[in-house]
Amino acid sequence: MDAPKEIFLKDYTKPDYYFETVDLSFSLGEEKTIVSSLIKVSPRVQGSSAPLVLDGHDLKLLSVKVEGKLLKEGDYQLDSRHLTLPSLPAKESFVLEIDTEIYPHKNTSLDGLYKSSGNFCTQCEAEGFRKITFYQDRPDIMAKYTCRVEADKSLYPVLLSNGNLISQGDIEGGRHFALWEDPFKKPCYLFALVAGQLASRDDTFTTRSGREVSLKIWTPAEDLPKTAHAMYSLKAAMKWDEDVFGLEYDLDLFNIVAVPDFNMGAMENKSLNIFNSKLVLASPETATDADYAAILGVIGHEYFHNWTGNRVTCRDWFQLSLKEGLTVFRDQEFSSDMGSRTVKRIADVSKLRIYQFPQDAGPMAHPVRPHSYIKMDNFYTGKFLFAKKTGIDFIWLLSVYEKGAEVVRMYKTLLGSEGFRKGIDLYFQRHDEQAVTCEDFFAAMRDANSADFANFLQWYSQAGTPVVKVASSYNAEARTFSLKFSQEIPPTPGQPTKEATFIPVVVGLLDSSGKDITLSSVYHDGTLQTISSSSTILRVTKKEEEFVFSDIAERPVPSLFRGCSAPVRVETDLSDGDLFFLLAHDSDEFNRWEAGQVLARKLMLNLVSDFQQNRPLVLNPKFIQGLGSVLSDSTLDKEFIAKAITLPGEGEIMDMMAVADPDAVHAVRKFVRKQLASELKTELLKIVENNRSTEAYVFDHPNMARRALKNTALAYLASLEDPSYVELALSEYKSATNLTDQFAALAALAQNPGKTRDDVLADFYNKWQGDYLVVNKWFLLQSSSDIPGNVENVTKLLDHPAFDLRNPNKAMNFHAKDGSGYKFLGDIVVQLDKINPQVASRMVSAFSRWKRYDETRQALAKAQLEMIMSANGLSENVFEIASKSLA
Ligand code: 0A1
Ligand code: ZN
Repeated sequence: MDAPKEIFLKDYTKPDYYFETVDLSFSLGEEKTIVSSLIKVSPRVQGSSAPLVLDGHDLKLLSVKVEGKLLKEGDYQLDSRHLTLPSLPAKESFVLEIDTEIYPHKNTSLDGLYKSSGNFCTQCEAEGFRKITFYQDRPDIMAKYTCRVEADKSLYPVLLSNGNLISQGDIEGGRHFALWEDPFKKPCYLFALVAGQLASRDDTFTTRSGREVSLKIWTPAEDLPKTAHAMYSLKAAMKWDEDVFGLEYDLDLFNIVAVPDFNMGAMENKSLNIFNSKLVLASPETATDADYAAILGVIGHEYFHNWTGNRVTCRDWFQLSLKEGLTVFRDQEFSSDMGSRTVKRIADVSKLRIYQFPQDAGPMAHPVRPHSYIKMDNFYTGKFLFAKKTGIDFIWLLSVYEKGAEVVRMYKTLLGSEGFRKGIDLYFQRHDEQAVTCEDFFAAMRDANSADFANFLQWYSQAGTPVVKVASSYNAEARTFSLKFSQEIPPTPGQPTKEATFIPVVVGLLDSSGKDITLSSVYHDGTLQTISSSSTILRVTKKEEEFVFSDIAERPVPSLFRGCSAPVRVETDLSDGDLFFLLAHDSDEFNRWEAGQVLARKLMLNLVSDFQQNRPLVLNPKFIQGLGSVLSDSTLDKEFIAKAITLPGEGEIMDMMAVADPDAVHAVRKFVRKQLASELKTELLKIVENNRSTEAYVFDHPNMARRALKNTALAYLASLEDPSYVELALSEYKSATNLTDQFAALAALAQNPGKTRDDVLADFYNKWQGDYLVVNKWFLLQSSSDIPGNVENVTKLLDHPAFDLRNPNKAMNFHAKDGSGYKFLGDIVVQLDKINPQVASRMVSAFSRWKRYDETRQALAKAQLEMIMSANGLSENVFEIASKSLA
C-alpha cells in the first residue's frame, strides 16, 4: 500500500488549469472498456509553465495527445496515482486527448465504473472519476460535458448519461450508441453513465413556468410495479422545491436508476440519479412505513441536490457540508411538510443523539468542515449501506451531514422563514454554476439580512458537542426570572481547547396552569429587549451569560431549547416535578417528548447503579403514570404517542456513564420495558385492538401514525412473554395485510428466544425468500437482536444461502463479554476490505469507542483493532479509522 497521505484544508490552492469542455466516449465491453476523453484546457494564468497533474487510479493508459500530437513516453510521467504533463502549449487554450482501458467487471469497490446485476453503472463521488479516466478529479473543475456511450445492443439496450439525448443509432457488430449532452457546467463527481437491460416508469411534471419535464424511473422490468411511490415522491419533491424555495428543475428530462449494488443510499448525478434499489422499490407487501418514508426523503434529497450541490457545488471536499448539510436540512423540511413536523424532528434529533453525539465524543470526531482527511469516503454518511441479495442498514451518521443540517437549521431559527429564504436567494444570485465554500453560504445569509451572527462560524470549525448548563431562579419580589447559561465544548482529537460558540436557545415559560406566559421583556448584557410572544430566541454567545425576564407573576417552568434549537447536550436544574409538568403541558410538542426522555434517562441511570450494586430494581410509579396519561390522551398525534412511550436507546444511557456497562444497561432497559408493559397492559391492549388495519395500505400520516402506535403497543405486550400476548402477536403476524404490520409482529415475537421465535422466523423466510429486500430485513432483525448467545446465531447466518459477504450484517450483540462480537467483526473487516474498502471502513468505526468500556472489553476490542492494522494490503479507508481509533 502507498503510505497513506493526509490532506489539509489549509493547503488548498486554485488549480493551475481549468477544463472548459469534456467530450467523453465509452466503448463498453465484457472484458474491457475503452474510455476516450477530449478536454479543452485553459491555464488559469496566461503563459503558465506549471505542469498539469491528472489523477488516475487502476487505469491502463493507452495514449495521450496534446493539440492532436501523440506524446511519447518521456513526454509525460506516470505513477500509480497520477499522470503528469510537464510541458504544455503556452496558449489560451489547448486540446488534450486521453485514451484509457478499464475493467468494470472486476471492480468490486462499487466506486468508478462497475457492473451491478449485469448492468454498467457509475459512482464518482467523491473520487471515483479517477478510476474511469485521467482527470483533475476535484470539484472546483467545472466543465460542460458530452458523453457518447457505445455497447452491444442486445445486452445493453438502454444507454444513459447526464443531460439531454442528442442522437442515437445502430452501428455494426450488433452494437449501438447514444450521445448525451449536459448544458450545465459540472464537477466530475456528478458524471454518470448507465447501460443495461432496464425498463422505465414514465411520467411528466410541468414546472411553474410551464416547462414539461419527462420523468423516468429505470429498473429491471419486473420491478416496475414497485416504483409508483418513488414517482409520487419525485413529483412531490419537485413541487415542494418550487413552493418553498422557488427552485425549478432546469432540464427537460430527469432519470432515476435503481441498482441492487450501491455503497450508499443514492447519488445526485446531474439529471441521472442512481439509487440503491432499497430506496426506490416499494409495495405495501414488501416495504414498511419506514421504507416508504425513507424513499420519500431520499428521492427528495437527491432531487434537491440539483440546486444545492449541482448548480452550486463545493470548492473542495472539506466543504462537503455546504451541499450535504443544506440538502439534508431541505429533505428534513420536505418530509416534515409531507407528514408530522414534530415526529420528524423527534426522529432526526434521536438519530443525532444516538449516532452523531457519540461520534463527536470519540476518536473520529471532526468538525462540520473537517481540517484534514486521509480518505474522503470516510466523511460520508452510510445511512443505507447495503448491497445485493443480503444486506444491512448500517446507520452511520456523521457530522458533515447531520450536524451540518443542524447548523443550517440554526440559520433558519435565527432569521425566520423569510429571512432564511432571502439568504438562499442571494446565495443562488451570487454563486450559480460556481464551486464555493461554507463561508460563501454564511456570507449570503448574513448579507441578505444584515444579520449579526457573532461567533456562529465556530460551528464549522470546532468538533465536539457543546454542553450547555442552565440554572434558573425566580425572584418573587422583583417578579423576574433568570436563566444563567454556561457552555463548554469538550476536547476532541487535535482540538484540546475550544472557543464559545453562538447557541440559539428558543425558550418559553409555562405558568402554573401549564399555559405559555406572554413574555414582555428580557434583560441581557446591559440592554432591555421588549418582546411580545409566547416564546423567544436567546442568543447565547459567551462561555457564561445571564438573561432575566421581567414581569413574571409566579415561578414559571421554563421550556428550553424548544424544537431542539441547537445540537447541544443540555443539563438543567429542572426537578422531576418540572419535567413531569412539561411532559403533561408544554405547548411545544417536541419538548413534551424531550421531558419524557430526560426523565427516562435519569431514571434508567439510577437503576443502572442499583443493578450494579445488586439492589432490587423498582420503577418510579410517577413515571408509569406520566407515560400512561400520554398513552391515553386522545388529543395527541398517534405517532407522537408511539415516540413518547419509546425509551431512550441503550447507547444513549451508556453515553452518560463514565465507564459504559452494556450488561447493566441492557438489563435495566429490559426491566423498565417489561414493567411499563405490565402496568399499562390494559391500555396497550386497547390500542392494539382499536388500531388494526382494516382497509388497503395507504401511505399517509394518519395511517402511518396508527400503525406505529399499534405496533409499539404490540411490542411492549409481547415483551411480557405471557402466552396470551404471544398468541396475540402471532395472530397479528398471520392476519397482517401489509409488511409494516407483519414485520412489526415478527419483531415483537423475535424479542424472546424460543420455539415461537424460531418458527415464525423460518416462516417469514420461506414466504419472502424470493425478495432480497425483504430477506435483508430478516437478516437485520436477527443480526441486531439482543437475545442471549446471538453471536452464535449470526455466525450461523454467514453460511445461509442468501448471505453474501459483500454485505455483512451489523454486529449483533457486539459487546458480548467474551469478545466474540469483536472477533466476528474484526474477521469480517479484514475479509471485506479486500472487496470493498468503503464498506469495510464503516464496519471498523463500530470499534472506535472501545475506550469507553471496561478493561476486559477494552483489551479484546483493542486486540481486534491491532489485528486489523496488521492485515496485509490494508486500504486507506480502513487504515484511517483503525489508526485514529487506536491513537
Ligand atoms: N452525495 C450522496 C451520497 C454519496 C456519497 C458518496 C458516495 O460514494 C462514495 C455515494 C453517495 C448523497 O448525499 O446522497
Ligand atoms: Zn446528499
